[in-house]
Amino acid sequence: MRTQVAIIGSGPAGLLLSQLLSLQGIDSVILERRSRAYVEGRIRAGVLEQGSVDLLREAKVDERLNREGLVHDGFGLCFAGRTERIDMKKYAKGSVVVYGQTEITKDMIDARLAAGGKIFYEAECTEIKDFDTDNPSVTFTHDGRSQELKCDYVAGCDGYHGVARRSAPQSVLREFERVYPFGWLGVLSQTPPATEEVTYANHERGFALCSMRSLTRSRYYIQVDTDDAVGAWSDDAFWDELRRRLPDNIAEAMVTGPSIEKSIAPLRSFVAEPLRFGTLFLAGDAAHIVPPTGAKGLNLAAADVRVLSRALIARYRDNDASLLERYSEICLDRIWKAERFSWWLTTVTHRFGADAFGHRIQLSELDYMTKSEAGQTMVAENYIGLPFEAPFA
Ligand code: FAS
Ligand code: PHB
Repeated sequence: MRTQVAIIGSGPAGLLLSQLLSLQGIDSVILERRSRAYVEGRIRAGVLEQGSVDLLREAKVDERLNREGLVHDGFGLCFAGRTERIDMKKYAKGSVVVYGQTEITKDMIDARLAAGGKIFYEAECTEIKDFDTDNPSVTFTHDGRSQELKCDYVAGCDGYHGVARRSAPQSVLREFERVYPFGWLGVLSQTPPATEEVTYANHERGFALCSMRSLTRSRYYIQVDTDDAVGAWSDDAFWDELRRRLPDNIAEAMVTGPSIEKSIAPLRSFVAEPLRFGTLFLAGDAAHIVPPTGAKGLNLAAADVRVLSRALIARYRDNDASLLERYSEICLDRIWKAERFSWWLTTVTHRFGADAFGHRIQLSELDYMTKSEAGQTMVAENYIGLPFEAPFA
């Protein structure tokens, strides 16, 4: 079997890359180790930067997003018993769109398959060969058989636990990581959101987040210990703890209900450098992880694909490999700025043990950032997504 671009992983990065290449007549094959149902059932991100919305529009997969996405011009920060608003429209002339990653994944899978796109589910990539030559190939197991996919390029869109980064020469690969001493317990419920906009809470009991997927479906999170277990949390226990961490006016208005999904995600900051190894490119969570506090994970994956798709199109259409050569440098500039913002928002909103001094510093920083024009501007411009530089604007 042969294609131009072998894509490992049918998460947002792999699907979006395949769709953008296909619209330019470039052939790709996606290898996905999980089933389609599993991939479509994952509950993950919820906030899209305008740049991600623009790219989904370019990929012609934005029809339902335009119809169902919720445009938010700001978000809330609760601390010291009060709620302040970050006004993104005023301070960064921008907004975000709330629309679940789950829906984006479904929309892109539908689009790829409708266009005859080749996605092999339950096809685990086990080895990436000869990516330091012009004839790389990917070995994968599908239908109980080991098979080989020959290609020109390999896009490692296989997430943090994938095979692509592990295949990189360890003498070249550098990894930077910070693991946080807590996780997020998330609940999805068929209930109207408690807040009009995404709202983050710094409370001495721990962090909480009020988000949503629509006007009838809510997404909530609370900070939990790394050794906590989902089974230890009944729905009632979750709702009680969530409301304890929120201002009275939000807690009292909250409509609770049975959890549709309940899961714990660990929090880490992680970056791999470089992102290119010959004809192998890392994109999305395969290359980096951010704590979800800044709502950057999915958006960084889209930003990588924005660069990689344009670089591959230039290569095939104009025989111009210059953007492929610069892929790592261009993406890492944006990645590290998103890592900084996600790390910062995590450090000022989460409880770090019994550090009373640290909690006072957090409250002081949040008070300063929400009252200062410079502070509002820093937070707003990072949350909506920093502007892309030419030729990626
Ligand atoms: P993904 O991990 O989505 O996709 C990689 C795909 O590769 C998977 O389908 C996997 O099965 C497949 N794969 C792996 N190894 C393979 C192999 N050897 N062969 C074939 N296929 C293979 N981001 C936010 O912005 N906000 C959030 O609230 C948020 N919550 C999250 C919660 C959880 C539990 C997790 C894990 C992530 C969360 N994220 C969040 C980040 C998330 O949205 C990612 O940024 C996003 O899924 C990145 O997309 P991809 O890079 O495509 O990776
Ligand atoms: C979500 O809606 O899942 C969400 C929103 C904002 C975040 C993280 C997750 O920072």
